[in-house]
Amino acid sequence: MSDIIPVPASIASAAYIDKAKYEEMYAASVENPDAFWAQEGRRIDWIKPFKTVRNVDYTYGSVSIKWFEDGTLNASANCLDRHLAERGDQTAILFEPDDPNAEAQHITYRQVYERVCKFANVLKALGVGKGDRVVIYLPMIPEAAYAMLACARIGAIHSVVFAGFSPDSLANRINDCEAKLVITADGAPRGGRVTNLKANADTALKHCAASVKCLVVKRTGQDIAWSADRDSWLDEMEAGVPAECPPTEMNAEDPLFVLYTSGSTGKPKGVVHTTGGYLVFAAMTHQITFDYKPGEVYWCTADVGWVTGHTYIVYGPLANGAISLMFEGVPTYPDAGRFWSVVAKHKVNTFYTAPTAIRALMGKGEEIVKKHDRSSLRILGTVGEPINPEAWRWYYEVVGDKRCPVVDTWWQTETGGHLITNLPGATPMKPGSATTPFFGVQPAVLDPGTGEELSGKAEGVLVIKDSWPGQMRTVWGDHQRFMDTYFQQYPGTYFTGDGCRRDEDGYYWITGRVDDVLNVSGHRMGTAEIESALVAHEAVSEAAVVGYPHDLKGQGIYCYVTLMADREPTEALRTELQNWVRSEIGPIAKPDLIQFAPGLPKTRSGKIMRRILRKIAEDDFGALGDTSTLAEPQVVDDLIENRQNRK
Ligand code: 6R9
Repeated sequence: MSDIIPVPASIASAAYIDKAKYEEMYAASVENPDAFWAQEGRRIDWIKPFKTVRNVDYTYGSVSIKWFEDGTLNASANCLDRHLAERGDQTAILFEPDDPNAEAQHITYRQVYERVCKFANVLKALGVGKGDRVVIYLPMIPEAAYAMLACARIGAIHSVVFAGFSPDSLANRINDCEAKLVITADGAPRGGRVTNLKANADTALKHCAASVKCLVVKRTGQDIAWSADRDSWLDEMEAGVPAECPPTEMNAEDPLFVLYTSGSTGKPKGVVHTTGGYLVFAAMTHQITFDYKPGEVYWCTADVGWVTGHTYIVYGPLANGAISLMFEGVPTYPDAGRFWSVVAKHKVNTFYTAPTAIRALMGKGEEIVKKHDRSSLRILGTVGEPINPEAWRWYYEVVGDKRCPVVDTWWQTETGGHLITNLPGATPMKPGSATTPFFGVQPAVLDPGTGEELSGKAEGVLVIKDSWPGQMRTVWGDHQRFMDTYFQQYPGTYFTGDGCRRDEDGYYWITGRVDDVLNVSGHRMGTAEIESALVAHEAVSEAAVVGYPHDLKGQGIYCYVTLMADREPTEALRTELQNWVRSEIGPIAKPDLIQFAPGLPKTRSGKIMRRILRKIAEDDFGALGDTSTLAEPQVVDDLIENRQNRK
């Protein structure tokens, strides 16, 4: 039996959704989805209203997902123009810079609107039009949001690349989506240090078509290299374009953005989200999951480089006319009290972060939290990975003083918004459980082997039985990969790649990925990507990468590396390989542990037995299971002998 923490009465009585309403609305949403979503679809403004609500085929071979397909709209007009009359002078983006002594900026809806119109005209002047792709490689500054909304305004498709990614990763993404333009900044201040973003973009662009242009935002004023026929400054261009930019009429199913995410095989895939369904789902989940009330200060600490930043810093909050706090820095700069000092400074009402940040700050003790005033907080949220109950309790008890419900929101880049989460005024909480499905979402637990649906209390793989408006539509340029990844293994359902348990109360407990995707500090990393980076090093002949439990990161990256015959395993080479992967992919992919392995355990047909590698990495080699199919059983003894993670 796990603990149940009731919904605080004061929250329930004022919430949009209480328990009875949740049950009634949930039943309606799955019994008559057309009627339910027809109504929800009206929470945004349409240029031409939709008549058809959904048109979905989950059949492998002909997968097709369409929502509101005959409606037209513009996402940026929904996030900006429609608020001008009522709240043009209200803050839209509250920008807190990296440097705690630099002034915060309160940017109103009208100001964001004006900047976005200018920005959109700059894009046009650079030859960007409807359907063109634009890669955004920016720090967490308001211009990142302006850039996204400017693309949306003219119907260009943005692809934001996290500023922590390497030039190589950036180049791969620019090339995969055939972007016309890259938007970057001179430098990105973070935690008191500066990343030379423009220099990274210069390196990346050497590997891209010569026609790709580069638009540069001035952030630090540092010296940068300049390529006159390719580069332009945003501020100079803005000075020469008109102030007005009417929004382009888009079909609901026109792509809004592509966002790359790691899969279990091959290169990262470009997850495609379209305009109408995504925006409806973003707005609805933002309002309901956080019980967002007009005028509240809402802070999601994610980076716009991840889906959480797309849906819950930019599109959801702005579609709802919210005050969205955007933070450029890191939780530990200038000290581990930064989050709480920002909460106090801006009287933050909703705070949404990741378990890895909570665990890191938990290690710094209660004093540094308690010295800051957190009485403005009303709702807390978490996302990115399963939260361990100790971290949950610390968040609830120390940060929220046992007053604030913690919403544990399970979702994915692919799902566009929350699919399984408690609602603050409706769902009693269980620390570590994402609890129950959002409206319209029908989870099922399947036996991983047979694919049979399990009922009641069960453990298996998590699939979703029917579509919701925020669902991804395809993989950019590779619809077959989309079908193969999500619709092949368990026919007729969307396969999430996660394992889960459903308890006696029908609560869902996500147990983590069941495929070769790691979750490192809430960031998805494909083991295949790290392996290909490793084997690209001249000293490496073969590599296998697995995850292992890590106190702060959730999962750490454990690499087994077989060297070329003429190379010696040394500490210097170990460090070199760690730095190599870091520079090939980005800092988040830096291996935690590298074990030099003369051989890897393989089946007679040559398949690496990852199950065994995982067990050894977990320091749990007592239970290796069936090793009878190993080609050379003795390699396992060597691996155990030289294991790197000893408890
Ligand atoms: C939004 C986001 C998705 C994967 C997902 C799952 C894990 C996310 C979670 C969670 C347990 C939660 N995950 N939220 N696991 N509880 N509340 O993180 O998207 O980067 O695509 O990662 O993250 O394993 O499949 P993304």
